[in-house]
Amino acid sequence: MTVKLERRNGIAVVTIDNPPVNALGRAVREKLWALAGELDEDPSVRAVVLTGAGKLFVGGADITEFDRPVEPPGLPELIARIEAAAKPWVGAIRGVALGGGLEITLGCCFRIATADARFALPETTLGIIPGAGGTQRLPRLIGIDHAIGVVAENLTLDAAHAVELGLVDRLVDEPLVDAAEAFVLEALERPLPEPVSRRPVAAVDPARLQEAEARIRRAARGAAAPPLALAALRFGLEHGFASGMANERAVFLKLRASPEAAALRYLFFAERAALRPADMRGITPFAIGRVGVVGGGTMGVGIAAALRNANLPVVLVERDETSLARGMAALAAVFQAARKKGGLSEAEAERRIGAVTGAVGYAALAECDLVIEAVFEDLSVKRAVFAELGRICRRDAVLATNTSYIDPRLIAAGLPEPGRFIGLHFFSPAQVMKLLEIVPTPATRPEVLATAFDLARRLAKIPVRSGICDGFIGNRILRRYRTEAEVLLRDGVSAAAIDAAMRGFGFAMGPFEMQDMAGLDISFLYREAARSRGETVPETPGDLLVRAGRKGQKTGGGWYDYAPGDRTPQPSAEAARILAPMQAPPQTLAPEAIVERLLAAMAAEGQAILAEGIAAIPTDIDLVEVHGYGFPRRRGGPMFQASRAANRTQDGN
Ligand code: T1G
Ligand code: NAD
Repeated sequence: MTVKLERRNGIAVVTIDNPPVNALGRAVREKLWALAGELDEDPSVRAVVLTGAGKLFVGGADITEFDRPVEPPGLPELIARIEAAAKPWVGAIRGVALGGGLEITLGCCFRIATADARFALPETTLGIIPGAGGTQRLPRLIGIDHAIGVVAENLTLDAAHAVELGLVDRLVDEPLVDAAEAFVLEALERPLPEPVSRRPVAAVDPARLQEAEARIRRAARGAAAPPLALAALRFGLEHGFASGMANERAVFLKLRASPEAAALRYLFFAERAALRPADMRGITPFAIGRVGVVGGGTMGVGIAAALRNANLPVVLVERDETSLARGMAALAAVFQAARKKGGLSEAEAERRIGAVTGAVGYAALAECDLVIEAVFEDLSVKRAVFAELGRICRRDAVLATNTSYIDPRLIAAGLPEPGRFIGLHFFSPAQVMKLLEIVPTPATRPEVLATAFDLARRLAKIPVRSGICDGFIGNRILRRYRTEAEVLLRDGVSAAAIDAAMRGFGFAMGPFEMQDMAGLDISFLYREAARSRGETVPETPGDLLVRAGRKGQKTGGGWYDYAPGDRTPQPSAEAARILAPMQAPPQTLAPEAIVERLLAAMAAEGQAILAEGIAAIPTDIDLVEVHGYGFPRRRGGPMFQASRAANRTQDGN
């Protein structure tokens, strides 16, 4: 079933029924095309109501079709056919109308919606632009300023705002089809409105358009689609609807075939697959109602905030009153900051912090369904904590560690019911970063693993299962990336050139700038600890800098110098002097060659991680890099890039 037809009182009700999101795939388009003709010919039909089955209207064009040539009828032609129909069509929307789902409503005479309806053109998040008239009809319906926000800045309009802007003619209550029928019968008593494509559009203020272009280019950070979406809207304003449609379609089809769009589609599907791993199907997760967090430091506060953002009550435990007060204050500050940024009302910020119980000692954890430990990265401290948890927590409570580097099996040793123990590696700031590395031990029960994935879903995180190795997936690849960058540095390539190349590829910061921000001493102490265990760890350029007191921004200098109060990296003669003994004579390497070297190193480490079974599939590695380490989303990830490079080599180009 793709499209249902029901006739009632001279009104044809056309329902798109194409689970899971009523995407406008070829079969749906063919059916709608045929119906548009039939219903126009049917003398018993006075009007048509178009709606979606289930909880939403239409989630867009069918993204799974994008790797193939467009199959007729194309969406623009279908929407033009609806717009030109002799019988008026009324879009009846509940839930989301996204992308082509919004565009098809613009071909209708009217649009009515329930209060939960939301409208957006998220195409630019997929590396494309609206390709079925969105950039051309929307400005004619809601004005240029708001159309720019929807078309090029992924602005979502809720139902009330859509009515205010004239996108929706009337808010209605369920049953939606009854309301639509009543609306139509009333509307038929009046002259029909002009088709949207023929409506005038207000003159554009060039200064506002230029300001929008600058804003959108800045926000795009090198992504092609957002500026091109605005350009397509502008082209239509300057050349008229028909030319605007032709230009929009040409730009859409070009972007649809682009590597960026392929990368973004790849991640779109990978993120959804990550939440529903095949081997978790049929395993019921434990119910998680109340969560304990042990340790109210950097991570504990972030994890508690992420839990509260998902409306989970939290017990935050610290070792003493001073530390607890500090943690609770830091947690309140997180919500106050969100309030100041406009993300939360005062009442909501208070409500979120209000459901956090602070405690010193572990008794308060006795009724928690899940306890997440985030204390010092020290095995003896962690073991002492879990000894207490094993004594106090319910036998069926899930116990998790947030450790970055310690083998979770060592932490869990001696726990009663080790099957309930698991690693949950959050990333800082935990209330923001979407990546959650899930690290089961061989003893971890399947239901506990399923509970971890269910928790990730509730926290709106991207879960990636990792085997146990030094640094799990992400930190292990980070170390390889940094090591390769230092190899280039030793070969005489400057840190500034390396950082600039990686920023040009789309990273917010290059590897050396990032270390200066995070602090060179973190990895230095890690290497020193390995050396003190008798491991052979060669001296690195970073070691020379730390030994000279250059730990990064926090000491006014690391790889770069920093003026007081200024985070802008400046070339450092002092760093050059310190590093000289380790560097070959200066050499220049093209940015593409630098990027290629560093991506190859990441991909090689990813291959090793796959070969060792630490990660199950390459897409998991890309999700780690994109959601945990700032790998530019429009590039897909190191494994995606490597597969494209391999295909290019195969194709000889
Ligand atoms: N096409 C194909 N499959 C889709 C899809 C789509 N548009 N949207 C979702 N799916 C699949 C998804 O992969 C998953 O599959 C299942 O549906 C449930 O998704 C011409 C060209 C609609 C808000 O960008 O934002 O229109 O994993 O887990 O949380 O100009 O899906 O079950 O096998 O996300 O309830 C523009 C993308 C397309 C919207 C529902 N539209 N989708 O969220 O379910 S381009 C979008 C979403 C376009 C026009 C252009 C969300 C949702 P599986 P889910 P959800
Ligand atoms: P932190 O030093 O900021 O906080 C640790 C907190 O634990 C402190 O507030 C301390 O008072 C508290 N604590 C210590 N012993 C305790 C005990 N017995 N009972 C209760 N509280 C106790 O450390 P952090 O950066 O939040 O890291 C915590 C854990 O998270 C570490 O295992 C770390 O490896 C891991 N981690 C850190 C990051 C990061 O970027 N900082 C990222 C991922 C994971």
